[in-house]
Amino acid sequence: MTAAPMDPEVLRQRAAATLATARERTQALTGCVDERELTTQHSPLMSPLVWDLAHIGNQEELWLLRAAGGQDALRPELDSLYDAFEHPRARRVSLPLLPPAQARAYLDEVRGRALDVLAASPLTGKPLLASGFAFGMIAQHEQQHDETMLITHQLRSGPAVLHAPDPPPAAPDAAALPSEVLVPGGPFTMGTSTEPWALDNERPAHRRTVPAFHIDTLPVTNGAYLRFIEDGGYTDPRWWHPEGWAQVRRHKLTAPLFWRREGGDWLRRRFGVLEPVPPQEPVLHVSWYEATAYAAWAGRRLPTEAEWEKAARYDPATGRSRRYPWGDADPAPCHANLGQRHLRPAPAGAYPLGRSPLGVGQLIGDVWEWTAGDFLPYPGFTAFPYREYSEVFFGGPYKVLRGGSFAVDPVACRGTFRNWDLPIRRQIFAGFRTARDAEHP
Ligand code: AVJ
Ligand code: FE
Repeated sequence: MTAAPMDPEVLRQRAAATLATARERTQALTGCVDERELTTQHSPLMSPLVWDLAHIGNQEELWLLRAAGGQDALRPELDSLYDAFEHPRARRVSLPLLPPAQARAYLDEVRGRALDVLAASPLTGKPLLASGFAFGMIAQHEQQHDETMLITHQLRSGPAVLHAPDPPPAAPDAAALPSEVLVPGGPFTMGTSTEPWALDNERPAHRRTVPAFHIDTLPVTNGAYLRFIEDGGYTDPRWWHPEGWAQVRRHKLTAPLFWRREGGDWLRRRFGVLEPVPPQEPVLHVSWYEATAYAAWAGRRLPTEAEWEKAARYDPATGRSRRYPWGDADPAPCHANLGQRHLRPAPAGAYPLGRSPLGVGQLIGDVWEWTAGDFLPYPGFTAFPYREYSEVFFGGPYKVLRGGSFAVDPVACRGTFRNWDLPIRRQIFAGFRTARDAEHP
């Protein structure tokens, strides 16, 4: 979605196409396993897939039928079953959930009515409808749960059921790129007030002053992370936050999640396939604590959220902040590894057309990137349209992730997009890059 105001008919077509893309992915993720696998708990960290499925429909009913369409509740008895705050993930499997066929019928029914609401809406006026916001929000919500379901797929055991071609290789210039880029100090515009489908926590646009810093040109790779492991990184408390060190000891961590050592070789399990750890690929499935420990070992630190966004959006030629590192155009396959087109990050140095004006690469797509900071509101934040999307998480134990992974759809990814999770989490598609202060002149 571009920031320019659009003809309502064009907006309606975009909203419908975006909802359809999300639904195809939902169907693919839930159609490739049998009924038993849809209803089992694959990990205490995750809901059974059939919970995510009906929750997607219930959110769509709440926001597109009831709130946007002004309709009476279709299935009010489902609201509490599929309320994420009422039931922790580990307990959802024991709820009287809709069986898969009924969940699918519910989603179809809601979608049919939602498209009627879309056809009848002027897409102007009320903030919920202006520029089709509610439809964009619900498409993003479905895509976020599709990423959650992809995490469940990664955690399930048994043979592979998902397949995708490999991403493109590193560009020919990759080996010659400088290891870090200097981002000049001074103010830049962080967040957005113009991106029509940006969520509440990305708003409003505001000026931030960031002192000069250096940031890694590319995300930290498995090969670099292996040097940390082999240098005894997991046995030296010097590098670790006390809670991170406690997690290492308690769970006897020695490497990223899904890695195992066989003989002298490191292998990893990826969507049901055991394979050698590829050294050129950005490291994946590390916690904020592991990222922080690596950075300390390397004599560096994680970038702050403002530093990450400045590296991704700031154009020194104009002083403007772009929508994406490559400019204002919506993501295309040549820019970034998004949308689950591939089931892994691309090697460091891929996507030369996606680099920022300062030459920072792979900020968008491949791996979510842990940043240093806590999840907090921007100055002037107002919760919209519901406090439970962002506001109730502000000031909690959450760390911010930026940039999106290979599992994020373009509709849910922007230079301003903010994700958050607990610093112990490793099952998410998260990696990182490092930074350091610039020398004072
Ligand atoms: C923004 C990814 C942290 O999955 O918990 C989904 C998104 N909010 N349903 C999550 C979300 C409500 C959220 N994250
Ligand atoms: Fe949700």
